This record gives sequence, structure tokens and C-alpha cells, in this order.
Amino acid sequence: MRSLINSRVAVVVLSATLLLAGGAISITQNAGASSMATKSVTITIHNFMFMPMKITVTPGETIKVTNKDQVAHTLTATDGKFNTGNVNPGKTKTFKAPTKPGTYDYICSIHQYMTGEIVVK
Ligand SMILES: [Cu+2]
Repeated sequence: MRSLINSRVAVVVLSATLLLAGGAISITQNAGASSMATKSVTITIHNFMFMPMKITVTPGETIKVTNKDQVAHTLTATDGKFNTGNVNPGKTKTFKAPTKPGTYDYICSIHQYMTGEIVVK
């Protein structure tokens, strides 16, 4: 009789353990799913500067350019690989990073002393 009670207790403990393990696994899967969301980065233009001045992105990643100044700016690759065209005050434009790994310098074509760098890898 005593051994029967012990085995029932064992079954209950085992079931509880499986439930806990199942819960832990589903939490892990949810965290993984959210990190799989489409990647994008934002370059903010403020006070005639690109911020951050240097960013590292993955090939083809979406890059958003937000202009917080009162005048239009562009984000234009010096080798012509990408160009937002005019980004008007308060507006955001989006472009895709090059798919080929490398370092890409860019400027504002209106204010050519404004410079920045995108590293694709
Ligand atoms: Cu500019």
C-alpha cells in the first residue's frame, strides 16, 4: 500500500515537471520569434550631422533616414550606390543597404561637409 502511494506521488511530480518544462520552452520560442522581425536601423540628421556617423548593417538591410533639421538634406553615397534624394524637414526616407559587404562613405549632396559611413557585413 505504501509503495502505491509513493508511485502516485511520483506521477504527480513528474507531470508538474513536464508542465513547467513545456512553459519554459514556449517562452523561449516566443523570444526567438520576436528577434526574427525584419531588421532596420535609423540614421537621424540633426544640427547638420548624421547620427550615428558610422553604422554597421547586414547586406540589404533597411535604413531609415529621419531629418530633424529645418532644411532639406540628402544621404548620398560618394560612389553612387545609394541616394535618398531630398529628405525634407521632419520627414523620413528609406533605402536598402548594398548587398555587397564593404565600407560605403556618404555625404549630404547639399552640404557636402556632412559625412558618414555605412559598413555592410
Ligand atoms: Cu544637408
